[in-house]
Amino acid sequence: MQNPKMPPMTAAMFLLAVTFGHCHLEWAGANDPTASAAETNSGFVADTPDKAMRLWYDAPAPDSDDGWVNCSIPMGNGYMGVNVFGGMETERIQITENSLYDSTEGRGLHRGGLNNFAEVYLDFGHNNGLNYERELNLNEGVSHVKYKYDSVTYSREYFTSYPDKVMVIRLSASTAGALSFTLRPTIPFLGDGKSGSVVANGDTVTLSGVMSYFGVKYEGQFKVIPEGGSMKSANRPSRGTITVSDANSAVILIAVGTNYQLAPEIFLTTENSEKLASFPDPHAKVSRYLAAASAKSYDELRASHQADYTALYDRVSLDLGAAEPAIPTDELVDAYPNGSSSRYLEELAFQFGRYMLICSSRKGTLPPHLQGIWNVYKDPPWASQYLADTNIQMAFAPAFSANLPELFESYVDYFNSFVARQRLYANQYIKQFNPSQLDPNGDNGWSGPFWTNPYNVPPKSAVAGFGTGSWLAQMFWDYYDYTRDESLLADTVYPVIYDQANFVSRFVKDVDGVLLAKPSSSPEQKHRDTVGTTFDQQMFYENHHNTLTAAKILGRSDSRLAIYENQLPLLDPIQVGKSGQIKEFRQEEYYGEIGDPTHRHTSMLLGLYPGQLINDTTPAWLDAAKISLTLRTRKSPIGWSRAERISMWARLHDGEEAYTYYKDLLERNYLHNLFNDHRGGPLFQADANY
Ligand code: FUC
Repeated sequence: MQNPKMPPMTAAMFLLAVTFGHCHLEWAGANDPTASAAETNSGFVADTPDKAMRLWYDAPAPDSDDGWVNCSIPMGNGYMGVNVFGGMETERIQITENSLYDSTEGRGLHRGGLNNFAEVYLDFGHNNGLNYERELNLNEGVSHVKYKYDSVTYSREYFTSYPDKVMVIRLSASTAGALSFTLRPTIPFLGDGKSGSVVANGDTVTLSGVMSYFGVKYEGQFKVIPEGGSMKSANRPSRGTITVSDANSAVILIAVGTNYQLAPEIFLTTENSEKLASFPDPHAKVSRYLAAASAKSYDELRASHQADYTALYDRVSLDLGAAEPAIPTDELVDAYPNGSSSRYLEELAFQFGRYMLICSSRKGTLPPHLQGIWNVYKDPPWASQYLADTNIQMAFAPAFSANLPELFESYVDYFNSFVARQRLYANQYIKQFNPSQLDPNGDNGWSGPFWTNPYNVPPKSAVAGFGTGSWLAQMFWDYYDYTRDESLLADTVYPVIYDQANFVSRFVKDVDGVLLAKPSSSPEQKHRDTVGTTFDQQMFYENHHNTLTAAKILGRSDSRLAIYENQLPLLDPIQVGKSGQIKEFRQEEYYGEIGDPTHRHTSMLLGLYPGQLINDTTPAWLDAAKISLTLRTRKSPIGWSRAERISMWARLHDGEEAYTYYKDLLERNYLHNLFNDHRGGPLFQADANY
């Protein structure tokens, strides 16, 4: 409930929050140009807020797809995403592993791709317990279920540990010997190229099989460690279970894996079923994870998780002055449009976005996709891929502005694998579109994809222009800019932005004295294959500019840098039209003449956010950006689109508008578990959360 003594949040407060990532904001240095690399990397101010930031409910999530998307509690450690339902009669734990992939050859919204890894059930048979509560505690990265059944209080604690690579569940009962249950892991969507079995042996159930399209071998191991009572395993054909009877408590450890390994060969091998052929079966790896975790006590596992998680989570606290509400989170979300309990939800949604990135983006694992690391389906929306015309860039927003820079490393490693394919495409596109600029030795940089997935990067489509590459490169620049770590700039960032500039420098064509993208598109607008869209030109400009700045910092000079320098003033990134707007299309005179004037993408303003081209030193462009953003209207119902405009309005110093879009997002797109709904359905996309 809202504290009645608090004044309503002012627009200025909100502006502060979104512009600088903190309102009552505690974090050290990363965006301070005078801070040294050592300060920015190790000087984080740990400010553990005393307020509990938690999602909580007084009923389990319904056991259905709808229950999954609206009400289940998401957890994750990069190795797996987990959705916990919290049932009393039967607990359901759904597990996602981001490399368990099927063909994406279908068309439309649902076309295969990421597959549901496991549905795990714990049968308790506790019908209609009392005093039920489940929660996700963001301060600790731990989830709980508690209820009373037959005069016994049953409690469960769940966490997913990055350092130990396992999910850990502890089940306890207030009365000795009162805990009995059956663990029943299952493999969803068998058939249609997916085979597998579930076998119990002693204290462990092993779930394993093959998904044939990419030759993915997968395995999950579930180990039960009861305290007191008895335990027995059973095997009906392909259905291993473990039953614990009359225990005092029990710990369940879960490790999962596949034979997927990030490597350029994955993207260079054209035969899909051959991509993983040289990698070992996951059995040894998963067994190792489980053996290492079982050598530790529950308390040790909990402590290492806690240390890892809070080192990230505690770096930023956002205090808008809200008190912890007395109503469950689903009621809080439902009440938000009526203006009650709002402040706490606003704080919670901010931290929940950071929490989701911590769960879904860890070095050594695949980066977060459209649904982060959470997927219950056989055909998830847009195959749970990495869309490069806004969604993947949005995923890493909190890595930079909310002080989690090392979480970008998952993408760095992924990028450095798929870029091998993009270099080949770059040769092909320069040959096709500007052959006089082709480097005969194949040194044409790398070109931007439209989308990627863990196995393939298809040829680029005209749905978005080649600016997608420079936009990806901008994340690398931000990685440096928010850390100011020069060795990171030299080793990780510079090669990426320099080679992107190389491609762009060969791709652009002289059109009436300026250098333009040809062909060019503004993301997702129907007007395609045009020339010099503001999207492409701005992104190209930003990357050339960032590359030249980086070269100066690192003391580099060479003949290609000289070319970038000569080209920069000719990239003509911004044109102001007759409505006073920043044009989206070069041929447009008045706003909205070409393309959808209320389109969800606001691609002509990317130089305002996340770019820096339109800023306080360019007041005329700032004014024009404001006109464009106003004319775009609030009509787009899309979650990520609202989220993007929060930041754009913040960069325009307009807290009222920024707050309006934040409210729109929470009111219309946030589900009971705070997952963002792309647009009706509900259709979960993690981008707006991030
Ligand atoms: C882009 C967006 C859509 C959606 C899709 C996954 O195409 O335009 O709104 O987010 O990605």
